[in-house]
Amino acid sequence: MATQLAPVPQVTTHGVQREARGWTSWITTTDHKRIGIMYMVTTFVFFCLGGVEALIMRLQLGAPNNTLVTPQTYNQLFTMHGSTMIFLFVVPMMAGLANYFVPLMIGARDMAFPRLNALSYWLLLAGGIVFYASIFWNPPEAGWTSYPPLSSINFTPAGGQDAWIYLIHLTGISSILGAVNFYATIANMRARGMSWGRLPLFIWAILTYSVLIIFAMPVIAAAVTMLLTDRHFGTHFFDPANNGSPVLWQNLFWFFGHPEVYIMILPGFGIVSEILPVFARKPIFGYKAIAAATVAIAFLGFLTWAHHMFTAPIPEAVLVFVMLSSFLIAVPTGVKILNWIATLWRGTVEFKTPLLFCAGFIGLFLIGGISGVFLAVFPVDWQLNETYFVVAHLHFVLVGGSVMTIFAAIYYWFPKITGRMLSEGLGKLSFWLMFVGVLATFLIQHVIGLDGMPRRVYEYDNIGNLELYNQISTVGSFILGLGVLVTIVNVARSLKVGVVAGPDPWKANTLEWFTSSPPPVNNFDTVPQVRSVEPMKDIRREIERRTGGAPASSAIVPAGATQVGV
Ligand code: HEM
Ligand SMILES: [Cu+2]
Repeated sequence: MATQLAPVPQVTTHGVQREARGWTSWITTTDHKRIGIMYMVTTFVFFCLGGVEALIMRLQLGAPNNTLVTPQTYNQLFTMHGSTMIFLFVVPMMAGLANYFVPLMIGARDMAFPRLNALSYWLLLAGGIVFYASIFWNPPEAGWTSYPPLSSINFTPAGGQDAWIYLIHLTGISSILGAVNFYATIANMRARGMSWGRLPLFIWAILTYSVLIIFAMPVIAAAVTMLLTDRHFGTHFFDPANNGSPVLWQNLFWFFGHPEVYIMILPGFGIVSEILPVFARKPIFGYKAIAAATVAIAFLGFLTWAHHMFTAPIPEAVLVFVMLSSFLIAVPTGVKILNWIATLWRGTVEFKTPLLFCAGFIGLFLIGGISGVFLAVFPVDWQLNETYFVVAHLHFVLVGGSVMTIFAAIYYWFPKITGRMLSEGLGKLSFWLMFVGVLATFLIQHVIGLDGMPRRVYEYDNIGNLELYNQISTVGSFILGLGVLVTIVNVARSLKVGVVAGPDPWKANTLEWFTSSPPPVNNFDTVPQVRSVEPMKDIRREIERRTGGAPASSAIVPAGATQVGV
């Protein structure tokens, strides 16, 4: 008996809705796709700002005893840079990608709460504006971790520190509202047949990202509110002179801060798990193991925050517990890496740009993961804490991890969002510049750290090879910057002259490729019945069967259905 794999009309709509035009239609929109685009464009602008701040710092460090910037400006630069990259780029960029693709991948027509979704975006923008407005007065300078007493009113009376607090409040509320919305959407609005066991792995990642945000963000919100009242309303939560405790801040901050790392990286894992099987032309290896590992990493992530506090006065038994639980996270992470490699193994691998960024991610993230295991050994951390070894580690995780996967996502999904392909030539050039740039910038920083150069210093003496090493790092950072620029040029060019993509240019597996590129306002006219983890593969097979093996592109699309085909 022939199995019915054809798209089964589930919900009929009222024809194709017309897309509103003009800038007011963007400001008032509640369409998840437009909100997603606004998220992505805004956060990319912040990425560029954070990148310029990084390059100014690298210029300053390009020569020993350099005087390009003052010590205070340097402090402001690394504070703005770290806070921007985390709160205004990686976390909300993942929310932007999820906004655009969660409804499409699960076969829904929008998010569960479209107006709340718009509010999330506007809160994010408000946070960014409030934070960057501080550059006209006095930017914050206590680092992205804002430890008291550095962040107390005595040390940093300027309003910039308060702007940092509002940044956390506004982007935090934005993230929480977004997370609730993703959770509600995924839990309730999946296409018929998309059971939990058939959820795309990107969706598993966003679900976990959302749960992490819901548990971690309120803690930092409370902490920064306490900091605010310490600064302005006479409380002494973190003030040691009045029986307050700076270590309390560290506990609250890192209870949020370590899960924040997974908030930044798990969606990237999800992106890689979507892209690899498409370009290896093979099903993902170990779907269940990857989904389970995602949840395991998230859970373990809540047990390890004190590995950021190994130099604080903490009982040794706790240090040992934290060290061991940190090691434990390497297990599910290793499971994922093995599964990704197994997916590529003996596949018909097509080295297109999205795959290159995924492969680059695996290599770079592995380096960051391994240096992380070193740092989790607390006697080692006692030596390396606050040195460039830590700067190297965190950038391999965040640039090698989050940035690489975000670029993979840009190259993979740009055709869906705009209807046009990015240039492969420029894409590959961008990848190689970025890959070499990351290695040149950050690999040598392990050595700089082992040689004892502390982080967060604006100058250094030329002891040993420090000058040479820092020059390599600075040159590397500009190569990396150039790589980013090539992608910006690629995007600008393709918006005008890119090859028209069609609905499914990669012959991919998930439902966003079922609809046209860009998708209509209502996403789908018919939502297909889902029968496996790879519904588009089923649909293509069914079409080929019906047309007697003819290529799917010549298939006749069932009446009322959005275009299917390749
Ligand atoms: C684009 C390439 C990047 C370069 C060249 C770069 C460079 C730097 C430099 C020079 C510092 C200051 C080191 C110090 O003095 O202690 C720094 C700190 C930092 N960076 Fe980056 N960075 C880059 C990308 C990123 C990204 C993408 C993220 C996060 C997603 C990030 C997160 C941080 C954080 C959290 C700090 C610590 C800030 C602090 O000490 O308060 N960076 N980076
Ligand atoms: Cu951590």
